[in-house]
Amino acid sequence: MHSDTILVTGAGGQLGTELVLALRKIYKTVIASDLKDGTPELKEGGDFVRLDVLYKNGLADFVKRFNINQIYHLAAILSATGEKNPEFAWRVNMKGLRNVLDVCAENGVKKLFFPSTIAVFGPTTPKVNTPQYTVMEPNTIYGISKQAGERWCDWYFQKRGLDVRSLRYPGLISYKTKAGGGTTDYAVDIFFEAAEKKKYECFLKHDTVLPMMYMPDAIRGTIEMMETPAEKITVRSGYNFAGCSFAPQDVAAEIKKIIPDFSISYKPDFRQSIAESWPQSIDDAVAQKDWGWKPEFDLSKMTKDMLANVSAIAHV
Ligand code: NAD
Ligand code: AKB
Repeated sequence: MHSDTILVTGAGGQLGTELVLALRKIYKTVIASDLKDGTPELKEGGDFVRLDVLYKNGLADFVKRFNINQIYHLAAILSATGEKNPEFAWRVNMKGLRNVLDVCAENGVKKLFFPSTIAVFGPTTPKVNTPQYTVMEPNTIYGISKQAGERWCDWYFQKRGLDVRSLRYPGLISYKTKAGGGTTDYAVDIFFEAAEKKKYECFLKHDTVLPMMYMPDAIRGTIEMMETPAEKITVRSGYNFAGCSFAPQDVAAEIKKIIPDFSISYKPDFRQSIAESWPQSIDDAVAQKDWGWKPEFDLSKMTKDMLANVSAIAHV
């Protein structure tokens, strides 16, 4: 077991709930933190603390008191919620990150993980096989804040020597915790509705292709990237990170192979234009080269696993 003491912010969310459990298998001390109260799972397997990333002094005191030497800074407001409240999203995403970066630099925290996103790309970015380095003109507050966040991370690496690492996650699909206010949330909700009601009304058009990733791949990739020797990490903004790409009609067809009477209808809302501003597929050649990234789950394998797990939850 590694002896580093890790703090995870925003640990009560979709990603944090599973990442904390995975980190606790390899690190002796992983402290989960969130603005809201922690789930029993987070509290039972280790320490949980209420921490607001907008309160820098509280964060700094905690980091000093517990000799934190790695932070996974997950707390953020996602794309759909962010468009409804841009000021709030900018404050949480930007001020929260700046606080964390400063606290790291001022208190000897040696490593920081910052989750970036495909939302850093925009309508002028090449949509298919989006390269690592390309035009980036995000047009959501979430995307703008994450792109600025990537630049701050790179700056802290260059100017302050902080070992900051980041992945541009696609839409994450999981069954342990539901998705939290994003544009890709349909790809989680569809499985729960399929298992419970055998029908789903989708807020994106049938043929809206987006990059996605199953949570076990996302967790494994995150830990593999964070464990890679520093000299091999050539990207300090955010690595392109690909799983699989599909549209609502594709996942519906896969679900129908297992639940033949499943039906889907479409009622696009404001999230359609957000989805249309993002890439359809991602070229992650740099992640493959630097730290050997390779996903395990395609749409078909993920659908089987998701449905088995959400059905088990639905029938408990
Ligand atoms: P989520 O919305 O499920 O969880 C975010 C957590 O942050 C919540 O538990 C919330 O209570 C907490 N939080 C909000 N404001 C806070 C504050 N001021 N102080 C402390 N905690 C606060 O999000 P997620 O899906 O788990 O995403 C985690 C990270 O990964 C985010 O930075 C997100 O941008 C990034 N990401 C997620 C996805 C995805 O599909 N889930 C894709 C790309 C990037
Ligand atoms: C969202 O839809 O906002 C997130 C993301 C891709 O960053 N899931």
